[in-house]
Amino acid sequence: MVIGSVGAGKSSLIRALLNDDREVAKTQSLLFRDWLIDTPGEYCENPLQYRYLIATSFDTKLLVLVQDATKERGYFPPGFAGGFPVPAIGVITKIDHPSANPAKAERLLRQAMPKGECFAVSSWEGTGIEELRSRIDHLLQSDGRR
Ligand SMILES: Nc1nc2c(ncn2[C@@H]2O[C@H](COP(=O)(O)OP(=O)(O)OP(=O)(O)O)[C@@H](O)[C@H]2O)c(=O)[nH]1
Ligand SMILES: [Mg+2]
Repeated sequence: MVIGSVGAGKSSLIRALLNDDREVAKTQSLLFRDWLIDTPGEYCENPLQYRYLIATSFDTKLLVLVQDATKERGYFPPGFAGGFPVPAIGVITKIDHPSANPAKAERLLRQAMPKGECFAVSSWEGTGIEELRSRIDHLLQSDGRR
């Protein structure tokens, strides 16, 4: 399940991971897409909606926390990943962007997810996507859920 703030690049990331060439539109609700779950950024920005993410996560194997490399702040509360019943990895998006600051994005992600691997990607250019896909594949297969 992929979570992160509004416009962080979750749907674009999913599109790249699935090799889907359809255009990305604003995500309005939970979307089950093949082996991935896309979520609306609002669910992460409004604490009243965390419950939807937590409830859905019980049916997943892995949480993917997305941090936009062009943003000055993080949107997850401290230790957020620890409130979920599954392991988490972090993904920093939009590293192709001229104002991207991946090192800062990683620091912001680490507040929500002190442990776990972090990957930096550009969904537009495909940078880091292959490596991320094989890592997720490996993590999911080791549980036999995929
Ligand atoms: N430069 C750059 N822009 C990107 C990249 N990925 C996404 N974007 C842009 O960021 C904007 C938001 O992307 P989405 O994938 O819709 O973001 P989202 O996290 O799914 O947003 P919500 O569905 O609203 O929660 C769009 O204009 C994308 O084209 C990237 O790798 N590089
Ligand atoms: Mg979306």
